[in-house]
Amino acid sequence: MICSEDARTDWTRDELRDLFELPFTELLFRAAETHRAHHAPGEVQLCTLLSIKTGGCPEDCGYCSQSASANSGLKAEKLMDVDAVLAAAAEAKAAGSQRFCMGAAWREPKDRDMAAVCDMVAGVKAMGLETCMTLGMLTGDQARALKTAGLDYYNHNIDTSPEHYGNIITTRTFQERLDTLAEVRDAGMAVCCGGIVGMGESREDRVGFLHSLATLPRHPESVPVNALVPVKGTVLGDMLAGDRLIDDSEYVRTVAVARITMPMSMVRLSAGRESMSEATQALCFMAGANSIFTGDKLLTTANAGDSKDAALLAKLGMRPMTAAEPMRALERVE
Ligand code: SAM
Ligand code: DTB
Ligand code: SF4
Repeated sequence: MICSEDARTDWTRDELRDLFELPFTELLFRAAETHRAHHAPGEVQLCTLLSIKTGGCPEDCGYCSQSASANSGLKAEKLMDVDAVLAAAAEAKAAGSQRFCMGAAWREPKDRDMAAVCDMVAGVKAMGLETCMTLGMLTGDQARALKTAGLDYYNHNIDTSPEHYGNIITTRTFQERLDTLAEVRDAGMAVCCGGIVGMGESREDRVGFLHSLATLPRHPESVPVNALVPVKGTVLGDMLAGDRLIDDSEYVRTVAVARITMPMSMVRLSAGRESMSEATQALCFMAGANSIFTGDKLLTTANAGDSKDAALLAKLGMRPMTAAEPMRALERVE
């Protein structure tokens, strides 16, 4: 088994384009081969999300219900109490979740919030769950404080290709995203980084998006592939309302190319799974996806729910991953 340091980071855009253009069944076959070489193919990691600070975000991400510039009707809330977060984590653990991911609608955390956020990390970690947070941009000091508190993963997405990025977000740059990812790496945490498809981007943008991830100095340990959840009142939700956002087969292709180019990473079916058929989700698992968000809610939008997921996994004969594999990914970082 190779480890992520040995995985190729010199992919060219031409190579990724060629992968996308393979006949669908050939692409799937190659992705499944790669998956089986590095992961237990019948296992799926279960992660739970919690919005620890909802709404009122100063950024203008065109897809997001939590942006203050959107008219999504979402009420801005304060940072949750540590005890309430720990109660939600205990519930997630009881439902079989393995990773607990806490998200805040911030451009970046304020230093005055760091103590509470670090207490949340330490408390969740003490329950034996893997910890993940997504709080926006981080300074080096903040990244190190989170690491010291016990944070395993930091989620910070590049969202799309460098070329399409400016059509979606204007309040921070692609380069600023990369800078935060470098701080997370330097602090010794594992990186969770992916993006969204179905935002009106071209195939070439999907190539550019995955190429940016697969040529990072080190691949993200987790790669969430979100399909846009169109939210009324957001720029993209209103603009793309009624459109077919992305063809199912193109979503599966994106998952397959992520799997082939980042063989060791966990590839996560993230937002948008609720509106996907069971057959499409099964194709995604075949194409190398090995992680999902469970529970009734993502951050602010609906998710499939634990019982639906349990039924799907049982139907497909797949089992929830034990802590072993992601923990091995963490050992490779340390
Ligand atoms: N504020 C932090 C940030 O943006 O880094 C963390 C929270 S933010 C909601 C986390 C990620 O969720 C975004 O980077 C985006 O990829 C994804 N996301 C947000 N709204 C979405 C939507 N409507 N559909 C699909 N993905 C979405
Ligand atoms: C990620 O890539 N997807 C998750 C997690 N990282 C934080 C968030 C999805 C949010 C979907 C829209 C919502 O529920 O607000
Ligand atoms: Fe704010 Fe994150 Fe939503 Fe962008 S994606 S508006 S940064 S909460």
